[in-house]
Amino acid sequence: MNRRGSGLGLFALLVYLFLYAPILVLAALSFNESRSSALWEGFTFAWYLKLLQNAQVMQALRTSLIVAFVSTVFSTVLGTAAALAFHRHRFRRGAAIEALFALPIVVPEIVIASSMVLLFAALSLRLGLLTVVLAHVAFSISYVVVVVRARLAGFDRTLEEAAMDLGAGPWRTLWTVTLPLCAPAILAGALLAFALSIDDYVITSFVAGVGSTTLPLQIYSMVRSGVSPEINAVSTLLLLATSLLLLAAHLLERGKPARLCAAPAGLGLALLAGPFLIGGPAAAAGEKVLNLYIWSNYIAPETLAKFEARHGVKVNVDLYDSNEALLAKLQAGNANYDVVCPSNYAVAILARQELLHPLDLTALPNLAHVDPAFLDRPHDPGNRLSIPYFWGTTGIAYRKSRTGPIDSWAALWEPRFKGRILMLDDARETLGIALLLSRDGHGVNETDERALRQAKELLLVQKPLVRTYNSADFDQVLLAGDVWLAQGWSGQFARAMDEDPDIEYVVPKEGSSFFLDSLAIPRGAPNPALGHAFLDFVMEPEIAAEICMTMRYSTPNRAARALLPAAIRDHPAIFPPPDVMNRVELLEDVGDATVLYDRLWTEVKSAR
Ligand code: SPD
Repeated sequence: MNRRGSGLGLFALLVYLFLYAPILVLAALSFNESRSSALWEGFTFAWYLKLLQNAQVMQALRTSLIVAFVSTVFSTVLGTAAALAFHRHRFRRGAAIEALFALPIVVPEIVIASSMVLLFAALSLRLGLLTVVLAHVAFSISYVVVVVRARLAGFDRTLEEAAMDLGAGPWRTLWTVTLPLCAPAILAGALLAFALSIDDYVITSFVAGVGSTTLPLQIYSMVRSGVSPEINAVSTLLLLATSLLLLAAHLLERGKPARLCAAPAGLGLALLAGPFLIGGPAAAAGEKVLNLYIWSNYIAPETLAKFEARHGVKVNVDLYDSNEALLAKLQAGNANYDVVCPSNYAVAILARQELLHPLDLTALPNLAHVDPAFLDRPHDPGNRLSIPYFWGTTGIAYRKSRTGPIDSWAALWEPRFKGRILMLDDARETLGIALLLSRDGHGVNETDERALRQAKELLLVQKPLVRTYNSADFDQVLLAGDVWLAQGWSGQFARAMDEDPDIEYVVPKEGSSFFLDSLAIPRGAPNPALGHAFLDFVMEPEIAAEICMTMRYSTPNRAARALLPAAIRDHPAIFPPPDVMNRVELLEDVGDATVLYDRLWTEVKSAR
């Protein structure tokens, strides 16, 4: 090979390495004995075995397979029919009609996703398995049309004419000549549709309701509580299976013999279906289900297992990381949740919009254990709609050895920490601290437009220093050493402090906000009685204490607090001393200014 050739080869190798190195690292780490990605402790299949025992992952895999199978059948039939129609008939404005079919391939997924949600809401269709299947059919059809149409372009029509000359009718010709000749393309289209469906995250996350969590949604929700080797294992399997299916589709499309394509297709399907067949059973038919929609890092699976065992039910959990995400789901009107977890100001918004189910306080005897200081608050007088669940402060956690002592929000604007700063991805929280830092002394509940615009400008100044905006696993990012200072919520930082003594938490001297998160039952919840049982369960002193110990957010339950070990009860990040409480302000409903907060925050995030 000459020098030019080997140079090009090296260049190609580097490009491939750039493309595939992250995937190779992920696959390698899925066999790492250690939980930590930082050190290799030996080869193991343990994470793959653990995966098989993870009921939630297995359930998500089943859902993905059902959705992929049904949507593939429909999109293949409809897509093939459309491709044949375009091939055989000359329509008026045929080119435009055909282009319309290809549109979903180029339209941004986010546009398809939000328009689907609007359509389903207009049709009063509850978000769930059906809406996911409909959405997947809608985006897969285009791919089937394109693949089959490409094959038909080179199709020899004289074969059909010969069949007809020999007396075959149109149907017979279709079955005996056209379809067999197009079979490789139809199969390729079907495999493509299957792989796309198994893989889709964006559209599915919009149109999925409770009980329709697919594998990509499950993986993402697991990632939000920290990347574990189990996630690496499931991602590797998913990657391998979809790559094999796409390879089979590609071979078929290139006209390779069916037996050559059968191996990758069969292996890909087996990889997906294997765990499906071996894994534990799904929720039993007819079993009662509680659908819980809650912040990530807010309840441990062990606590949910206790509720399941006590009530003989199954709990489906979906996670979110902002009040805005919760509001959007409930406002769309077709979510299927029994219990949700809005912050106090979101309760006020939901109450105004009549989106919450009135509580039957006689079914909540454990409310008596809650500290009266947290009851009958302005956002929900008389606790007619919600019960307090957790509270906490917003502050900065930092790596002492890297930053030295920190006591001011201004540290998050210091150029020496460029690229080492994490901010919450939350309109109220980020604009809130920018308001506190402004010279005119605004509070975190400011509604004045000029003040808010100034706060936005301050966030724009800070943006080049910020490594990431993250409201989910900000504690993990700090623990991993990727950032040195992080704005975030107290509970997760209290956990991080226990894991790494180099981490400190402070509520800055300028003051800060605190939040009070509630549990509530949405209007139209499928099972409000079970929802009440759950609310009462989490207010049992032992359970409330367990939740506080596992999650480290602050419990408003007086009886539970008495049960906590001193290390938690006296932890300054979990139950701050009076001087800290004196400088924090509860985030309140800001009424019409809510929209302005959202708009300004979007402008900050989208600015270059
Ligand atoms: N990961 C759980 C965090 C809960 C924080 N809720 C409060 C939000 C107030 N803006």
